[in-house]
Amino acid sequence: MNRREFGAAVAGGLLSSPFAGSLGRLSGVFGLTAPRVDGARLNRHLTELSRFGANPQGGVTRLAYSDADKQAREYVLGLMRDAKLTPTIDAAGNIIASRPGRDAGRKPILFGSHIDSVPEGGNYDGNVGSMSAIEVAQTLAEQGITTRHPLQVVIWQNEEGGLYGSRAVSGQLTPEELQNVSRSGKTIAEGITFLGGDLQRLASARRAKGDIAGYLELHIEQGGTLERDHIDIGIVEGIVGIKQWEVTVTGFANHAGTTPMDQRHDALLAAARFVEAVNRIVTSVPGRQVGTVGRIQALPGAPNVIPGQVVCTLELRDLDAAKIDTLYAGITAEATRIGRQNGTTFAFRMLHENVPAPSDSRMRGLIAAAARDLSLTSRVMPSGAGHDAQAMATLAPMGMIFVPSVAGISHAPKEFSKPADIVNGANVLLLALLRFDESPRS
Ligand code: HGY
Ligand code: MN
Ligand code: MN
Repeated sequence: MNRREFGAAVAGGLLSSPFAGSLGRLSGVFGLTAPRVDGARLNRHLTELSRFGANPQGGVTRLAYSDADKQAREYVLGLMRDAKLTPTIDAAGNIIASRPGRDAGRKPILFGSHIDSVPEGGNYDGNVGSMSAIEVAQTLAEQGITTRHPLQVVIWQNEEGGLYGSRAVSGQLTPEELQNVSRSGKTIAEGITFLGGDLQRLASARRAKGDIAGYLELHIEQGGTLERDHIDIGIVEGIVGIKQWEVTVTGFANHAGTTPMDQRHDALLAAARFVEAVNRIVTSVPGRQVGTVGRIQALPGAPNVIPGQVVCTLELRDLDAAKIDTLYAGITAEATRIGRQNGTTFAFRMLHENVPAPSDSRMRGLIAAAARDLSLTSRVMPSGAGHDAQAMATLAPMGMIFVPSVAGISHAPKEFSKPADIVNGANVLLLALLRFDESPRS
């Protein structure tokens, strides 16, 4: 946060004003002032974290299981200890930092996010929620607040590759997926070991329904609607389902000079038609569904050789899992037709699935109340991005808080959220957590 924004936030009552909200249960506990995070420290930690994997474009490339990922995790462990948390690494490689509650018999409330990034990503996706969760814990420690429930700040491993850490905890990770190769070049199994997890004890990371009292995650919106409509806080109503496949197109590699055009089995030509077909099929029905071919490689990859094989990806997203399946059926049928045109074949191998997840209505209400307490505007909205919260939603009441993304840019170096908006989000996280902790049904 620069001086001007920090000053404006204070003047606007966001950082240190008396608790002027609904004077509900929280005011009974905290008198006339509810706690606030240290916004300057939070934004300083975000800046410090952005050094790990910094790229020349101004963002980060902090692929899961890379050296930058590991070094950033060491930095996070230090912050956690400063916040009087007790961090451990679970068997799946997630960082779990605990803080006792007044009632040790209660199930823990989990909150956190991830710090791995996509290739050439930004400094805010995952990092905002991760640094804010630690900041919330530090604020509680400094203010001498002990919650009823034990707390656990979680930094999930390999969110970007497909929620690998959180799905290991929710029991959705299959043994076959451990052999998937991540963008770092390591398999998931190698990556878990690299981060300090323990494949032999992987099952010990699992939690069952009822093991967790609730889950909260703060994140940047990654789209542009909050900024466009001047809304401070997004309250996530549901997170899209995501399925990803590796698609292999097999043709026949041959001489690019001597093979006539009508005798080619060009895998890249078929793949190009496939990319167009994905776009056409996904846009042929109404709705918010999206489909993407995000990676493609032609083999053997020489200017004078007709590509004999192409390996690409297919990703489909929607809030409705059945719609994803219908689109997929249409796309595979079209791929077969495309292959027939030039004697190529298509094979699909599913990489992973994130199931669509609605948030908990009570959590939505608590987040809305926390925003009101802070005199912030809020809106209920869907999430088109995937989040670890969707794995946690299968185990416990889940709530997600969004803060605006400038120009809606994400998964790119120009991703940016304003420091004052981040501080708002962290304070909403803090107050929603305290409200949930106190709520009689939690
Ligand atoms: O891909 C996603 O939606 C998320 O940012 N991992
Ligand atoms: Mn994220
Ligand atoms: Mn992301």
